Amino acid sequence: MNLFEKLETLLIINTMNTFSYILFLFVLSGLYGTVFAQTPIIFDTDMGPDYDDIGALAVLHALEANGECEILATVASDRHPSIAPTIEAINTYFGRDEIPVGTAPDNAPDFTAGNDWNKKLIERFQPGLAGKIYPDAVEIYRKILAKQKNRSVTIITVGFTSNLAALLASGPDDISPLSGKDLISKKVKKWVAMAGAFPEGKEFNVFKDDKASWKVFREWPTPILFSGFEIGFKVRTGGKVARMQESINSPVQWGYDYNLKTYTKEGEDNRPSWDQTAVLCAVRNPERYFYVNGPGKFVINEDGTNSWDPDTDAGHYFLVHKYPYQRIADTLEELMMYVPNK
Ligand SMILES: [Ca+2]
Repeated sequence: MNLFEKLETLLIINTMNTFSYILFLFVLSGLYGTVFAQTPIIFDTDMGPDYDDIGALAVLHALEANGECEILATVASDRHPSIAPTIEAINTYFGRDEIPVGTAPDNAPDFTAGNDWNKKLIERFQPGLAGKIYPDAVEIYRKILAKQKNRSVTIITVGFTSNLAALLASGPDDISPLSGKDLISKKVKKWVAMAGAFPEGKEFNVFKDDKASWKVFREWPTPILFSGFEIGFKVRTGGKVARMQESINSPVQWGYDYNLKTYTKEGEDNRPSWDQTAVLCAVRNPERYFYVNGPGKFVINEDGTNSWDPDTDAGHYFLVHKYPYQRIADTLEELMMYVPNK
């Protein structure tokens, strides 16, 4: 029962006549919409080779079910043909198969894991999606952004920057008279990126498509919050998810169970939560869980390495650990274990 339902229950008072009750509910629903506005989200994921993206998408669906966000679109930043269907299979499990799914531009990374988990997940849960052709992510970004309120949308990337570079480079078209950059400036509130290492380093999501990152991090027109390598690396989750009953028939449970056993040679009990930390801090106030450092400037180099310039305000921020790692792990894993009503 959410807050609105609780309030509603409290208000079913016998003495209230029908008209005043309806009027009261009407006012209350308006207040609810204003005070508890859901964050509109576009989720941009490589969904492979690594599998923390499964956990991140599960967290996002749990937060949506809890009334905290609205998932507008889910797009792939990896072109491999098994990536976009994996995203759709997970959305379908959560009862949200109508969420638009898009795929990355031609020059984006195109690969998946050695243990073939994407293909196996599709075969097991949504075999009909194998080989499905998806629209370009940039087209989906432009269509969705054009329809949203000004400065309302939060973009979450937990993979490469390929789609955002292509969106930035896009020109006016039938969808919108605005350039990609103008559309972003007008409609996007912030971008939360699992990217980079702080105060300096070389991180996978940044260097894997270094050309795209070189463009995006120097030209992006809205604030960016970074959840760097060192954040999710210390937060270990997945074991409890893997041990959930198989009878719930969940691609999240299966994905963690299979991958914890086979993704690395040694097998693992738990694993880093890089992508889930970004989702959590995009939807909820990040200061509930971490310190937020900034503003400053994320300095990107052409070889995909990065550093941090604290003396320039480019509207960039990064997370810093604040609590014992297990406290964040518990919050995330509870969300990852959300099971939708069938
Ligand atoms: Ca990822």
